[in-house]
Amino acid sequence: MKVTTYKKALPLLMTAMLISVSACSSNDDDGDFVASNDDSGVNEESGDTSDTSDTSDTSDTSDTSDTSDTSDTSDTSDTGDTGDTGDTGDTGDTGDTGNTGDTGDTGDTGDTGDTGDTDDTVTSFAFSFNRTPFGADSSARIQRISLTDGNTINGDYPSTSTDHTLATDGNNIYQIGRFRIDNLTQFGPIDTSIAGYQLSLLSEGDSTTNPQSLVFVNDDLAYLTRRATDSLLILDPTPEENTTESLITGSLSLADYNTGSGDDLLFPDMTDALIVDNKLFVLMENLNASFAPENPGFVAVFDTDTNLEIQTGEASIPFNGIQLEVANPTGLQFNEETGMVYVVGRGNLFNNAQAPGDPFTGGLEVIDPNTFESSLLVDDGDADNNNDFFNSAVVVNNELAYVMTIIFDDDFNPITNLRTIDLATAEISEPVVGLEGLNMTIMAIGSDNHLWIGIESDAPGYMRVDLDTGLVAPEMVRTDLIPSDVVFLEVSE
Ligand SMILES: [Ca+2]
Ligand SMILES: [Ca+2]
Repeated sequence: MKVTTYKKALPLLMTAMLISVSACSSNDDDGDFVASNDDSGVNEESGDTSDTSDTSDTSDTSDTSDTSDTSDTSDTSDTGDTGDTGDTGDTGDTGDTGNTGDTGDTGDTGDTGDTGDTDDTVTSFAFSFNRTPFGADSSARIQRISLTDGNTINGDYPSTSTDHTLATDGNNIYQIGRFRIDNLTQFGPIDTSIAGYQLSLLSEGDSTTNPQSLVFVNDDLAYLTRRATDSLLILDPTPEENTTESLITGSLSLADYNTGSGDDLLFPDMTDALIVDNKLFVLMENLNASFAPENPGFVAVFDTDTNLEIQTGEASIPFNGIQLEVANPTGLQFNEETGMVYVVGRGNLFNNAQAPGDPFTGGLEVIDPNTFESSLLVDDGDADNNNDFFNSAVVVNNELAYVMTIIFDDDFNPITNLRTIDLATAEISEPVVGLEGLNMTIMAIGSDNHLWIGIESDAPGYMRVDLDTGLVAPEMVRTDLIPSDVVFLEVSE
């Protein structure tokens, strides 16, 4: 199954690739190892055989001569040789055939074979988009963290403004300039000083289209969602020429999802996107004129072979897409193990009065990428009974998801917590021990099988949770600035 996503699920894929690579290498080791084990077993067995065949000592049968001791012959454990002629007595009788020795013990397990030769050294990196605290002179930059070298920062990319996100196609890093920035910058993973290109994403007459997410089908085909318009762009992320015209190869309309008209026209608020097989999933928040999540969100699905929207049958006409159960959706992700698409509904987390009623209209929703059927997997509760709003979530497997919950205090300061969700029972845990009280920004699964959680503080960085043990790693991965996005990439040199 070919999967590419812009940030959250790609780490999952990277993780799966990692596991697959290491599994291959350990299989190779086993092959070598089995051969040497067989050899050692045989040796061990014949040794023990001769030992036990000592018990078949037939010297007693040499009744006429001491020197006709045939115990030596039992070394062969088969027929005993004729004893030597005695010095003074008659020639001794031939000794009886010795008993067959017992089967020797199985040999010890051989040593693990050497790691097979590899032509390339693979280095695991996190590329973290880090920012200063918001303010008049705020700034940001990508910082490269080497997981291979103890999670240390070993590269800084050029400084820029804060409203950017990252994407990767597995080869390069893409820095997406959002509101009133409207450009795309490609960086290589090694040389931090030079951009592959930086191109405007604006067409003539556009002021801003507020680009959001970039997802890749292959080297020559990618899709870019845009919040401040009703079409998304088809890109050639490796353009023939270093021009916007060469970069932008087409567009897909989502105008069916607009509401209102004339001066009251509202765009559908597209944000995340995801590729599963040959399908493009586009998430739309569908906020009202007051930016309130008054209505559920939508997911539109396009066939990437034809660039036509798929009629999913999961919404009322005229919508071809999937009408979600949750409001204010975010965090579209695909899980390789479950084969399902997930989306987080944040509900009315800001208590926007323009979305009346119970604000807990979110949760974790699951979408079958083949049938497009969707259902609410985990409800976020209601005003009387909840574990705060769901801000983001990462599904690990069929049993486990992590959710970052959020609630605001009276001064509108966010209170965030990491919790686990038992997906069998939909039970949401108390805050994970070791992370209580931290101000969390983002989270993603790294190529080290840890959940990386961005922390905003005077000493910012990442806390990590081991996905095998559920334990929080004691040491923090320090960054100079506050993490606001991250992608993971393996580099062969
Ligand atoms: Ca190309
Ligand atoms: Ca609810």
